[in-house]
Amino acid sequence: MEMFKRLVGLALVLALTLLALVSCGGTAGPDQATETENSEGGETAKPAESETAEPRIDPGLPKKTFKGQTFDVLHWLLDKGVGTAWIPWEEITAETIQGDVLNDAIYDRNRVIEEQYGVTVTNTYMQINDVNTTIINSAASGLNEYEIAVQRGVQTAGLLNSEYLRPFESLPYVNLKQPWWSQDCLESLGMGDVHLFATSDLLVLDKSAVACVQYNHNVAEQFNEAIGNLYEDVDNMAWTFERFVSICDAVGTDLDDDGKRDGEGDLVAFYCGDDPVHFLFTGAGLKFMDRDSAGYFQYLFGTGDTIETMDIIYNDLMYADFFHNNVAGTAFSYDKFAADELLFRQSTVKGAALMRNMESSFGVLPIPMFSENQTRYYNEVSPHHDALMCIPATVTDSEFCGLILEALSYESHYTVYPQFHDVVITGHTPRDEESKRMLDLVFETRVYDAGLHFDMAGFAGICLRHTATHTAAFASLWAENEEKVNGKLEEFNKLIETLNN
Ligand SMILES: [Ca+2]
Repeated sequence: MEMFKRLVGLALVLALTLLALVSCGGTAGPDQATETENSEGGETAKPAESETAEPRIDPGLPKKTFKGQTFDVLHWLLDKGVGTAWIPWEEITAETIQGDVLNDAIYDRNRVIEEQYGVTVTNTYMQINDVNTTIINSAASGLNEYEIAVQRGVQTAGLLNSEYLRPFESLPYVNLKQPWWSQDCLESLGMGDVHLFATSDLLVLDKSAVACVQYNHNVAEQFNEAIGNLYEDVDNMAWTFERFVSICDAVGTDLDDDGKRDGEGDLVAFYCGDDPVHFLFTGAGLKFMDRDSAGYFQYLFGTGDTIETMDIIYNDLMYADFFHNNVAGTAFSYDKFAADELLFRQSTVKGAALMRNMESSFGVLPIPMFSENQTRYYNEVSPHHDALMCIPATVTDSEFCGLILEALSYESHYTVYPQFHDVVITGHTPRDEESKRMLDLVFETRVYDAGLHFDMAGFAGICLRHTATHTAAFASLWAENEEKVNGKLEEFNKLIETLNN
């Protein structure tokens, strides 16, 4: 019976995700976030257990029992005031087996660890700002009830203080070199030789927040001459910003004859919310901020061709008349995309579980390169959609915290993550093997920008809000903000010095 339930659940999830690779764009809330029923099922499920399962390595963890101690996780939530929480996938706990692949893998993982160590895993959701306040207040009072906090990337700037958090390196048993810790995140967000923030396979939001482009096959077919085979473009390293813009220009059509080609009555070429503008900047291989060889940070926006690139992205694309410029237009883009009236959506792979009604076939592509001189694609992990783990400074039982965190991460690597990647993300595409291949490429080329996550003086956020204002001129914007950004950067580098002494 259990197996039957799981197979039914698998078919259900596959059928749902088949229709589903469109994410909520930008910071607009997913007003379609709660639907989990009403699937018609019917697509062939691939086996839940991969035949090529990765052999387990020994995590080297001791046998111990903690007599019912609770491992308490504090997790971010963003209630957009529409009655739905902005969490597409719960990642820490699962109440029961529900026939949902990811839910059930999380449920099983927690039972394994709970039984093995005599612990209970709990999860508490709080609004994003309350997560920070809770950590900061607990640092002041010395009282803390959470072993780890899981915060959205853009909120972490408020936690850059050695009194609030302790480095992962201070926990016994945590071995950040193990494959269940995300090495790209560690490399980009490390502070000297230590880490206040990290991700492991205990989380899925960091994987689901990777940028990508979705394109509607039916619209593309109508413009075959202009579009051709986009997968071949990607393979030939010809999927560039210029090509993207020229396709948009060829496709956008003023169908209702009102002199504009970005409205309800038109064939719209391109939609994204506001934060995905960073995706194109990242796609150019650029970063707002990066580590130097000593582990301190340098602010890179304002140097090299960063300003010029951002100006071009805005002027040629974000302010073009074929772009539906409405940062809150999630519903618009969903409806238009499903109705074959929108060619490109730029968002994250996170939306895979959010869309249910799209019958038309669509494909997935990496974010275009800015220049054909680039040798690779860069797909940003969006700090507006992702999650980073941190350890409150007030955690006192280091042995318990470290051991259970490592054990959960280890177990997730072999159980939860394969389900998430193979089934929820790429398993949706039996109709489109190319799209599955593209998703693998997207995952393989993901990048973290510390300047987006630890947003210095909020400058990266200021940039993205120019989507709505039509005033690119990034040189003057940078001139206005440079001093504040550098002040914050100086504080941040002092923190790094403190943490490493
Ligand atoms: Ca029109």
